[in-house]
Amino acid sequence: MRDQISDLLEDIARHSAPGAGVTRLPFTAEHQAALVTIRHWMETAGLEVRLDAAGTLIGRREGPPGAPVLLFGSHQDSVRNGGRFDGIMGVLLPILALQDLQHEELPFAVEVLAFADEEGVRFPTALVGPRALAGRLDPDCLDLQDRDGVTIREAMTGFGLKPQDISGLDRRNSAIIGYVETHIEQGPVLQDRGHPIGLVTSIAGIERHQVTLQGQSGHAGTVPMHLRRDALAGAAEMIVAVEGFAASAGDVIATTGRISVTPNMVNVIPGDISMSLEIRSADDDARRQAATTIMTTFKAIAAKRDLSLSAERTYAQPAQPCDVTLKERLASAAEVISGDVPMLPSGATHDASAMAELCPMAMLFVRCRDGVSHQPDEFAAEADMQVARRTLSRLIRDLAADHHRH
Ligand code: HGY
Ligand code: MN
Ligand code: MN
Repeated sequence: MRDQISDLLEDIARHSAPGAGVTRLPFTAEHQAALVTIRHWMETAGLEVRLDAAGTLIGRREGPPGAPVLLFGSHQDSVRNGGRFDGIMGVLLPILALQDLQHEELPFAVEVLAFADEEGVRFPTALVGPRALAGRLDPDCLDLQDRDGVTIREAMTGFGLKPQDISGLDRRNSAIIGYVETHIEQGPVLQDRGHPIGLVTSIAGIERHQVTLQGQSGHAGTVPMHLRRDALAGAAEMIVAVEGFAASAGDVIATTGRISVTPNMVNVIPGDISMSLEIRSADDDARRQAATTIMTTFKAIAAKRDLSLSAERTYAQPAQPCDVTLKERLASAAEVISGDVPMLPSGATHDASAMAELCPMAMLFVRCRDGVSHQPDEFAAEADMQVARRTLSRLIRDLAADHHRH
């Protein structure tokens, strides 16, 4: 395997739909091609490789009989026109760390998990793989559809999986030391503080709503302003109101990232819109309270403009603190490799958000150039990724030494 991490990530970035950056959605041809590459990485590191019923590719280094397992991983998928590092770097780095330890005895098994769908871009849900391992997956979510009407279940079956076996993935009764995820920071903090890596303290909670407004289409030239029921103008007022609320609240952030307009023609008053509303916070109560306040504001704006409003919460996951003991072990490994290491919260959510329901969870961040992510020019430096790789190898050795002591 090439020894430059950047080259390996460059290679797998080619498994993408056409267009700028990386577009690799779950259960697609690009995903299939990426699994071939990840399987090669895993086999080169001496791991046994299998694909589970949820589409998670698992590379396992066996341990002594009855020994617990230490889990690493992240996601193979990307957003549309995303970067080369988000997710997939956290699959590659632990594989390389295990390659470094290939000839050392370990008192436990180790697995690297390449989850199929963390972004929730193709389907209106996410984290099916880790939630299945944590026994937290509602099987009904497999009937959710993508924008072409394909359900997750159909996409999985078409991918060669057996979604009917997903319930058997529950690992709550198995011995797990913990789950450690390595991820590009996706923010500017480590660059600002001049550190190659950082330790995550907690992962934000998130909820997503689908909001529709129905007004009245009409000729843009003949309907006087005071007689209009313009759904897009109503949405615009709502979006600005949310921005002002979140900016002043301080403990939540909120975004409308997607909106569709009907009939979406230059000379027709928009009669209908459908938009997303996403709210995030490290504090679940603050997030829920914010959602209630925002919906009250939306109702008032819709009533004032004589628009009919409907809103449905389509996704939610709670905030997750990182496990203190595992975080401390990761911090001491990081300090051996890189000196004092900053601690910071994650505003982005991760597979680790769901894995925290299964076992102790910790996260290692890698510096992100200018905090740019979910963009084609997302970038992490080779040297920083090598520091993270060495930190993971150190952590495994330290946990092995702990094991021998107990
Ligand atoms: O949206 C997120 O926080 C993650 O990148 N999926
Ligand atoms: Mn990610
Ligand atoms: Mn992402």
